[in-house]
Amino acid sequence: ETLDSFPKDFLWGAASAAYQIEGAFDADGKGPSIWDEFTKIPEKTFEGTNGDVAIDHYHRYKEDVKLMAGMGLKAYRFSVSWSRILPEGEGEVNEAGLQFYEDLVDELIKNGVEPVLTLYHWDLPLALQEKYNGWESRETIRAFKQYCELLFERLGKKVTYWVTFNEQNVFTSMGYRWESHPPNVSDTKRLFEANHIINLANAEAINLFKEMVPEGKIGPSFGYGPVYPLTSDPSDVLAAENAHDFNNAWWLDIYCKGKYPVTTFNQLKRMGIAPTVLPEDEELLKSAKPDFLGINYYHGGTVKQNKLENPTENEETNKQFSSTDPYLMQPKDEQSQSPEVPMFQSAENPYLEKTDWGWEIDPVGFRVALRQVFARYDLPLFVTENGLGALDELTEEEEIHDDYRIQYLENHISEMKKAISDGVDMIGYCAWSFTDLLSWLNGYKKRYGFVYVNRTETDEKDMRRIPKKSFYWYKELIENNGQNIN
Ligand code: GCO
Repeated sequence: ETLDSFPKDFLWGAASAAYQIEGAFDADGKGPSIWDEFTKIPEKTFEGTNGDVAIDHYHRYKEDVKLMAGMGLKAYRFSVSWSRILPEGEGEVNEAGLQFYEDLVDELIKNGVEPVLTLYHWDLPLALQEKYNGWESRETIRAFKQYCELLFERLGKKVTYWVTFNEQNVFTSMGYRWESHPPNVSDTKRLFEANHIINLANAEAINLFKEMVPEGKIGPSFGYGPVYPLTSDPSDVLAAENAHDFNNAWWLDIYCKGKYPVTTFNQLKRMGIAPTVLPEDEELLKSAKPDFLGINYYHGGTVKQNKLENPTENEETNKQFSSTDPYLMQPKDEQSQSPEVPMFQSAENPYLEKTDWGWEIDPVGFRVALRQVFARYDLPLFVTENGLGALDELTEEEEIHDDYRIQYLENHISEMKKAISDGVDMIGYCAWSFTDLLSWLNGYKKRYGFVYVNRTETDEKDMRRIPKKSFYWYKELIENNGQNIN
């Protein structure tokens, strides 16, 4: 092997999440999750779409795995729906739920596809939200441990790669600041309390895993984006440092080093919104070491110093960058205007094109991201998501010519290859997503898959699976282990 090629056992994969594909929202004893409730609130999702039926993967998983096998996929990342297994979030176990995931895992293994299991991809059991206020209470950690224990016990011998929490940065800021995810709250004090409790749950899960599944590998997945200063004005560079600490280091230092970056912690303290850290928490957080880091990469962000003269302008820009784009966390208007908190302000990057949904396209940023994370944490990296959401058209011949997706993926994989030659230790790459699926807020119109699914927002149609052009392209890439990527 040379540094300039992909390792020979590199895990070429694709990903999904339970709520976005399974459907069968109340089948075989499943309890409701917070997403089953949230999507029914008027105006919260595009045309009121929800995951009641989704793409019916629950009933069609064999067909889907067959497509994966046909593609030569090496790894498939999926998430488990907690309330399928524990309808009340804790206590009584629903055997049918466990069986479903064991069947799926068996089917994957039989077809030569390595399962990568995400424990938490946002669909908290509703009962825990109602009983304890969800992640705002340490009771939920106890419930999470029961859930993890059941899965480690049942699937620990079959599944090697486990992801604890998917994109904590996204689901907490969307859920506790922007009211665009459950629990539909706007309160940063509550956000950081929940954040800390989730960090404790993450640490507990890792420690339990080490005891129960010593041969396995576990780590969190994080939505990472490098932060660029708008200019070389040192004040803009400082603002980028602040934004980096706030958006990236805040979430990853605690996972990997067991402590919060002191600059951000002090800023939050001044704002009166720092989490409550008990003395015993510190020990727990330091004791839990992930085996790898899962990186979800879509894009980074650009910032400038926060000039305080013109608060209205500030407010407008902040609004623009808030709920439409979860990957750049922005301090709340009134907070960023406080002179003791010289943080940052989001800015437009003049060099980057955007997707149909206004997300920057930045393959070089992917290389920057992988290098930054590897240098700071010295852990193997697993790209658990990267992909393009687009409006795909089915032609009359029933084909999908998604050359734009191929271009996007090729450019990103090329930068990943360069990161590997730079020396970054990489386990694998899961494109987002395998099939088209429900976008949490954008319905079924925003498509990410290698496989087209014939359904619309309101019409379930026949759910036919149709491989897109990108499917065949990725198949070939896997066959030659990325050799033709420059
Ligand atoms: C969407 C999002 C998701 C995320 C994924 C995050 O459109 O809803 O892009 O599909 O990428 O769930 O982990």
